[in-house]
Amino acid sequence: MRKTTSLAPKSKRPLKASSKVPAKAAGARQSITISTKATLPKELQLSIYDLMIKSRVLEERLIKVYKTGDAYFWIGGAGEEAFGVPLGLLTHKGHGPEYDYLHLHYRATPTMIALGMPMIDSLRLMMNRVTDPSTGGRNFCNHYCFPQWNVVPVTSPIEVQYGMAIGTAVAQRRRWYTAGGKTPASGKKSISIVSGGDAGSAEGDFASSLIWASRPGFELPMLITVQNNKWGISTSYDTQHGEKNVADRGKAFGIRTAIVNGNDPIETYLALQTEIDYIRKTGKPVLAEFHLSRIYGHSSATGANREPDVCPIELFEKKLVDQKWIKPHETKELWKRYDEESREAAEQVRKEPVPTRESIWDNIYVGSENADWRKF
Ligand SMILES: Cc1ncc(C[n+]2csc(CCOP(=O)(O)OP(=O)(O)O)c2C)c(N)n1
Ligand SMILES: [Mg+2]
Repeated sequence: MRKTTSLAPKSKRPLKASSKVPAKAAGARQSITISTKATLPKELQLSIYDLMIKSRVLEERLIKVYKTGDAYFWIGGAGEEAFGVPLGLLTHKGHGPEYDYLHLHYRATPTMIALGMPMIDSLRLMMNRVTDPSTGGRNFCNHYCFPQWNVVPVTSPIEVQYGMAIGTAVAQRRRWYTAGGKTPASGKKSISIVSGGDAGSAEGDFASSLIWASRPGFELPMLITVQNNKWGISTSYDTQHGEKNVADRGKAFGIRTAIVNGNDPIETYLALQTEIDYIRKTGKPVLAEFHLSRIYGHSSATGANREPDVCPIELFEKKLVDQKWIKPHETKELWKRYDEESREAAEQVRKEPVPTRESIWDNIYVGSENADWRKF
């Protein structure tokens, strides 16, 4: 029998950070300072590492599936694991306004894996199978939709999620943050979390989210994040942004801001924990920018080949091995185990049916009626 190593979390809730992050109680600021002594418990670090590998292996499987002609397009989150995994672990996950809403973009596989999405469901979406729980095989790779965790549908037009997040945050504000609203039974006030890229922040929806999130007396419980990989397809950040940091734009609205090394899962976890706690406590927004890598380029449209960008998993793995929290052979076993799981999942999905022609109008509405024009 093959020996397997599992570092996956035993309980669903992560452990609390052992060290506190210095942070001002409120107000705008330029960047977050993480104490060099701040860290996370060993068990949590190993869980994060495990989930980061699982997510990367899945993305690499998706790329292989695309390159062997079993799917039409790949776009995904390889390189964003140190940001996405902590985000998924810190989300108060569930269905309905009592829980956090996630308005994600097309690089959210690490967050979905941390929430508990099985690898096979990502492959079903990518390979357009009727078994795909997100869209029934009707949308692009990485365009997830999981109502049971308030993961609203990922859209192909970039940045519209920043406008949509205002809506769920308004509902949460009415329920939990205005006078008379009682804290939910869970003890956690819910928030709306939105993620997207640096280039997309040029779109009007981004500005709308800053304006709506910060109206005096009507502030919204929003965690507005930007994953800054310094690219918008093949246009570099430096040629487009007069502002030094995207997060600086929050200052004009009095929004608290943070700039974080999104290639470091410990720094990211601690920063997200601090900012999310602040939002739950005050009902006010945060604009947080994470600097991170894009490991396989923009998408299959640019080749989906490994690029010489910093790999957050390599860095974290070295750190864990150096402090002897994991042995080199155990790291190899983990990569191998997830590789086998992803290969078996792809083989299974290959045997599953694609959607039928007749189902094209399913779940498409005009007003509250099915949109099949032939039946009008
Ligand atoms: C409204 C809209 N405009 C343009 C595009 C084409 N497009 C797709 S991805 C992308 C670049 C996005 O870059 P960024 O926001 O930095 O995200 P990244 O891909 O780097 O994660 C563009 C321009 C689109 N999908 N939607
Ligand atoms: Mg970008």
